[in-house]
Amino acid sequence: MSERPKSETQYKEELKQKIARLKKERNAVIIVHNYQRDEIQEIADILGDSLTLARAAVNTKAKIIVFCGVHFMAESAAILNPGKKVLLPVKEAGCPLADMITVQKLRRKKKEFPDAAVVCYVNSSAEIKAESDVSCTSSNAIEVVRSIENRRIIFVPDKNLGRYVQSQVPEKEIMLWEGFCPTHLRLTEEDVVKAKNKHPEAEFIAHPECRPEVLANAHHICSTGGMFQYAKASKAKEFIVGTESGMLYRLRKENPGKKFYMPTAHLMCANMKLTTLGWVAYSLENLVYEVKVSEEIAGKARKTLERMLSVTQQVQKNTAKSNS
Ligand code: CIZ
Repeated sequence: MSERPKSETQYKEELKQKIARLKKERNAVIIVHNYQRDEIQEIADILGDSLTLARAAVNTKAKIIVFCGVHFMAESAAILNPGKKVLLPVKEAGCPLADMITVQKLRRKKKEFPDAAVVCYVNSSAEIKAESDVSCTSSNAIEVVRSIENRRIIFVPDKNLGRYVQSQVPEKEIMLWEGFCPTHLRLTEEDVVKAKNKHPEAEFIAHPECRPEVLANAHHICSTGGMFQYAKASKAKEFIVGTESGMLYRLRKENPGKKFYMPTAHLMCANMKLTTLGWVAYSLENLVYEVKVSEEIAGKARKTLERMLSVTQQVQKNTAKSNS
């Protein structure tokens, strides 16, 4: 008689053990974005938003970085770590938002507005970063824009984040790009109103990549990192989560006494969910798929990312000073 088939739990457990062994042998670190599958979040050495992960990539002593996220994130880690091998377990894991802009189109816009500084959301390719003055994430976009001397700013590629930043920094003139995150765009005002009616005690926390009419209904607008802080600090016991569904894993784990609901079942990023335990094990075993950026592009893109990191560092220093 052949062997009984393994249960899914058994199968996952074996893969986790294999990953732990390979990680040690390879001197690797596993960096995981907040939108990844639950089982991938469970094997993370570092779990967070793209800002946390970009900084972690700089500080790690490991020789190999396995980046469980999408391509632009692994690319940023590679740019910031020229001496390290950065692996993306699934090479097809891309970001449609990052693909909504080309270097040629951005160059044309820059020519049209030579007095404007270019701020690129981290959800962009290395080439776009290389063409920009400074990068930003959803957790530091407001501070980054405020830190720029130019009054005019070309903000690429997410129009919803750009519009939200404009509402917070009215002294700047922000020119928006026609890009959007298809996952966040799926969330409609109607979904939010329905969810609020179903959970009248819940606070609605929303990501700035959502549509403006969705943001208008939010109790709090923030990045994924901001959502963890807010949910912990808030007196509310229930929350409707306006971002990708991978967030539920950690929100529930870190707040056992609180309840978290998705406003619709459609807030799932197919690219983020491509990474599985099997692919992580395969990636570590075969050292694939290495993300490489030419030094010509990486050198310019690094400056853009480093400017962003130094703005964040300065803001944190100032906050610490004013709190002491
Ligand atoms: O910045 C990121 O990591 C993304 C894509 C969302 C967020 O707010 O963390």
